[in-house]
Amino acid sequence: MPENRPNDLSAFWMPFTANRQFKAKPRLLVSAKGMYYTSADGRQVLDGTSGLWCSNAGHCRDKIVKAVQAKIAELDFAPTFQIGHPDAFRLSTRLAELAPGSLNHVFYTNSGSESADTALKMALAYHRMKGDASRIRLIGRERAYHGINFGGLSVGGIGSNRKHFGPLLPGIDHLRHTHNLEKNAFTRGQPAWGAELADDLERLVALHDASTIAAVIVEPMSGSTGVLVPPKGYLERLRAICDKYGILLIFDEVITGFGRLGAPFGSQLLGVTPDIMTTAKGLTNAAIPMGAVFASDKVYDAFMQGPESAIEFLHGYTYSAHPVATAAGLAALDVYQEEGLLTRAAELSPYWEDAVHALKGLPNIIDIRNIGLTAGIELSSRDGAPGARAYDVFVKCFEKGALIRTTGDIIALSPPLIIDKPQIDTLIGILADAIKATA
Ligand code: PXG
Repeated sequence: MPENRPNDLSAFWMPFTANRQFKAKPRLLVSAKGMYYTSADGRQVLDGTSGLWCSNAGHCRDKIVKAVQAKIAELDFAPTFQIGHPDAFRLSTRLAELAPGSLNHVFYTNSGSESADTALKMALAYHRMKGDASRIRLIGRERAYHGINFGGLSVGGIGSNRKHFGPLLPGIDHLRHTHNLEKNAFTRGQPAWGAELADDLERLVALHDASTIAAVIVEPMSGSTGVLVPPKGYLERLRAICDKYGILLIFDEVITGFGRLGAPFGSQLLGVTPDIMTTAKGLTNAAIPMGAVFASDKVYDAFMQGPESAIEFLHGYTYSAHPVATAAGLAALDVYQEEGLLTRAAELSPYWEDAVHALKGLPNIIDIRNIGLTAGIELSSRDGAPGARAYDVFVKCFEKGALIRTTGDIIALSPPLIIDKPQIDTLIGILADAIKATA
């Protein structure tokens, strides 16, 4: 087979990529099946990251491929403003059944970033609908990632992502993050220390007054800043403080949704239910871009007031509930449910945990942490070159046949939920060799 390589790499301005470095030595993926990508030079690459935390059932799953092929030939597009199509309602019903508590109402977007901004707007509008128009503040957290649109970026907590883009939204504040190597290094599962960090919210209430605060948004487990597992009791305490002051709690489950932690949603594994929940990624197994924001009965009902002819929430995207995406979503749910994938991470987690923690003692590893089918392996940084060591490990892994993801000097693993034990051993073996070979 001839190599599938483009002649010119210059026109594609790649997202979150060191374009010049990449284009000098590109890595191209040309096909995928199950647990593996195929690279342009014909090698099989074991996927240790589910694409970007999104292909939870593995790649090119027949059922999803066929559903997408059939739908695009049958109904390529249909608007959902003041008109609808059946799959949009079918998918919503199935998602509501899967979701915890009374998160029974689903608003569609096209990405995690749009889901974050939708949730924040929903929270602001909710309070206004209730006559509480002074609640205009949004609270995020340091080291949070809620995508790159202005709302999500504003509540997000990654300085390097924010610094180029001006003052962002007004009326934002941040809780401290929960990552603490001195207290919690090499913890398996949820760390024992750190519940009291939720009391930061009390501090912000004292500062701003609860009557000005609309919502708090957190990832139940922060994925993209390196798998930061919530301390035991932390989310419970955050929930209690939100309830005490009438503040909405939003969970960003873009990564933790659809089985990643061992339950359909992270909130179910962690035992705390938010008022609003954002998702994307695994919703369609990433085959078609789609996001969904889940609203509780309380939130939805607050909007369903006033004249029936009035549009209750002046928000939406051309592609909200795009028919090809809803078809992909329905098929993805079929695959997840038929194969028990939404709870498989819980079954595999003890084996996975042992495998990743066996890396302890290899050069430069300063922490290993895990929950569900995720792991963060933190390396010490080279002097004056943060991120360089993990990047070298990433390149070596790719050359040896495994795709991992790095953020700074943290390696993040999140393989498809179909991974088997020998594949876990292969993934961790390649990673171990790469870490040993990296100075
Ligand atoms: N919220 C969370 C919690 C996310 O992890 C987004 C929102 C934004 O989703 P979109 O679909 O707009 O990208 C994300 C995305 C990484 C990585 O390497 C993580 C994400 C995206 C790309 C890379 O950790 N998370």
